[in-house]
Amino acid sequence: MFKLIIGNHNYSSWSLRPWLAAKQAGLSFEEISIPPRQSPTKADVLKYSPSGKVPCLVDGEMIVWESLSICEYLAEKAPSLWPSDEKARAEARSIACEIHFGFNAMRQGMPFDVRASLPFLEPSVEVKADVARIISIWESCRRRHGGEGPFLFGHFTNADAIYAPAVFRFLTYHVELPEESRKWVETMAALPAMQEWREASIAEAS
Ligand SMILES: N[C@@H](CCC(=O)N[C@@H](CS)C(=O)NCC(=O)O)C(=O)O
Repeated sequence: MFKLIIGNHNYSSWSLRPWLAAKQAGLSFEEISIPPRQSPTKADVLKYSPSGKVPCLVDGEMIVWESLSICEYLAEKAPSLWPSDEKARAEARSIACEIHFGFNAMRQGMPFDVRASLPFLEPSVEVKADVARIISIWESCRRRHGGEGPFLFGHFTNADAIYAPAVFRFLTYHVELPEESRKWVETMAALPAMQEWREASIAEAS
């Protein structure tokens, strides 16, 4: 069984991705939660993760860090975590990379805060552009690849896991969504694993 080292549930958006992918794929793992940026826990993170950041996966002698790489590693164990169709798989990886390396205005303008409920007041042009692009990705995936399933590519894949932090962000800031995106967000929010993450984030406040 591998270990998954994660941060705080309420604030560590990057940790949510591989944690959710592993849960949805039914992979057993030991969860170790180390909230970052709280001295002396940086040293604790470095015991596991060479980058000093979470998430990080430890499988025997092997260490995998960076949430995207961890999701790729999980897909080696559970291939259903990527779409089986080659073209759909390439698109799923493209949208995963797009959010992994981009949308900085959204990250800064809509800080990840799972348990909060905040007004989406006067977002900047850049934040609005990021939100619009994310919605267009969700709409396009659902319309073109959703098929019979409720997820971005029909069945649950890493694409859903990698956009899961945006689900919590959009719920925190009450972002209005068109039909397909709204249904997908509802599906994601109703997953027992997403509810477990949310409950853990609420428990961290007490
Ligand atoms: N690109 C990394 C980002 C990881 C990251 O920034 N993690 C934060 C917690 S959400 C962290 O460990 N911060 C501690 C620090 O920067 O010292 C990934 O995808 O895993």
